Amino acid sequence: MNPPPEAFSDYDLDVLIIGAGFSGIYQLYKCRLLNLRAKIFEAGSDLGGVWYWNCYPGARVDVPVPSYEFTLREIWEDWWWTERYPGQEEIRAYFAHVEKKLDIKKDVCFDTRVTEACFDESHNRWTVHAEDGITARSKFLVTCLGFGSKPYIPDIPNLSLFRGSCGVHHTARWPREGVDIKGKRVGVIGTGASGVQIVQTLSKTAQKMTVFQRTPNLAMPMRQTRLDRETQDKEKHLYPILHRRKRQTAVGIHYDFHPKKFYDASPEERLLLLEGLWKTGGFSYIFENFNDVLTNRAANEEVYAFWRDKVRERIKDAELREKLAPNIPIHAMGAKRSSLEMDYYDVYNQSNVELVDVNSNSIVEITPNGIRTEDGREHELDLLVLATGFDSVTGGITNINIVGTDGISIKEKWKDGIHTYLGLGCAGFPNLFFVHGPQSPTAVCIGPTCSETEGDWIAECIRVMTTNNLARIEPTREAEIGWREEVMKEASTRLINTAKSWYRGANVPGNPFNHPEPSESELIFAM
Ligand code: N01
Repeated sequence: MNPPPEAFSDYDLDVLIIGAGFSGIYQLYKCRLLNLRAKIFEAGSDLGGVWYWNCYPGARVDVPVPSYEFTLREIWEDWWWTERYPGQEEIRAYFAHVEKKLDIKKDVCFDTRVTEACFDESHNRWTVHAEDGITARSKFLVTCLGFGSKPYIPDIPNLSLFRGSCGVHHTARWPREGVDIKGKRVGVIGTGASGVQIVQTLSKTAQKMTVFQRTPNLAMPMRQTRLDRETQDKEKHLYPILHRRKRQTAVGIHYDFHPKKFYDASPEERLLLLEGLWKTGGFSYIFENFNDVLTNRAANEEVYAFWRDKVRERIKDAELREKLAPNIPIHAMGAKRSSLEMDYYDVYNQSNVELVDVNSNSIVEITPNGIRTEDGREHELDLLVLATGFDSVTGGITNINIVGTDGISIKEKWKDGIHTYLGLGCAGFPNLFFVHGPQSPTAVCIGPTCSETEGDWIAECIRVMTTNNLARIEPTREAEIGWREEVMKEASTRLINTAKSWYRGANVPGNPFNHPEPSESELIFAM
């Protein structure tokens, strides 16, 4: 039984954490070690964060375990996974195991969406309000909102008119009781990681699956494997090393780029490496590749061509091949977050699956019966899936009216560009910390690893503040201007600028931009 929300009202705390996913749970764990009075406010009804909300069919982690888990021995010593890339249900079971070990829920106020937080200068405390009138006062406020807590629904004309029998559902707000799609016509808008997973899953039972694609996903093979308890037990003595190691790499997992640059290797060496990485599967294809594939356009194009040819082998129809794996790349490999797929490309060979390229045949409107495209056709649907992603990274934070010492909100502060220091906090907002904040490694570092590295830094900062009886901490304006310049400079050396991706906050029209705006020629990658 979750504690009732009234139990949390009018709390006076040392630390209030928003969000009970990987980062919120870890932050609470660290606060308890420091004997701080800490609580979590969580909008959902259970632990898990993104894994609570994203319960759409086929949702699955795309980082292998045991990298994708807490590093705490008391959790991993008696937990065993059944698959290298576990599905959402198994991850929910993992969070139940975490609860058994850490007894987290007694400090979580569930079903409590924080709407406002104001810094009270006279007492150096945050006053936090949630829906339903719950309030708390706290010396420190830590947002553990992940990067995808605010779903993005594009402004498609007449969306509210849809009357299909199974309704319209965003992947991150999927009905918990499920949707029976047997014999139904399903339409999916969006082919990011969520789109890929739901398409490859639902196309097996739907009577008809229509996928509305704007940008093809450069998805790589997952190479799922079953795991048994015996094998994991044999590997567990290595976990402490593995968990230390993942904190030292670029992306928070045991991947290291190849020591050579692409063109320093012979053609035979390149082919052998690419074939090997392809066989291994996962994000190795990018993060264990030659060390300049994300910065050298020519090298990136070669890596793309290898991917394209492998994918094309699996698609029977020539027109579909060109739509799913275009001959000329539309952006650099790795500029958008790729996905891992199991049989995504194969399902397009099924007679019940159709791909609509919305670049050449755009969505004009939603009708009561489905989607009308520019060619005048009405695609009749029973279920409309919006796999359209998130107002990523900043959206969850700016969704809360967080008001600092200047009397302005973070949303106002960031309207002309994001300013933070290290992605952990910003000037004018004392004692406020972000985990997975903008301008931190959020987009490319795997969630559990960053939750712990950033969580340790925040906990240590709070410990120093508390033991030295210090009232408040915030970055200087100079520090955040310097950090922004640093982030911009680093981003400008990368091919990341060749795509309008959520990495750069560019997937939501009107968002404050986080990286240099690309020129048209950068955006049109291969022209
Ligand atoms: O969202 P996305 P996501 N008309 O933003 C399209 C993580 N994740 O939920 O690319 C037509 O990637 C949009 O098109 P385009 C992972 O980090 C992990 O899939 O902008 N289409 C795109 O295809 C991931 O990166 C897993 O041209 C429109 C799609 O919608 C992140 O979450 C699983 C449109 C949105 O893709 C987000 O992934 C799921 C419009 N008006 C998610 N507007 C794992 O495997 C948008 N689109 C662990």
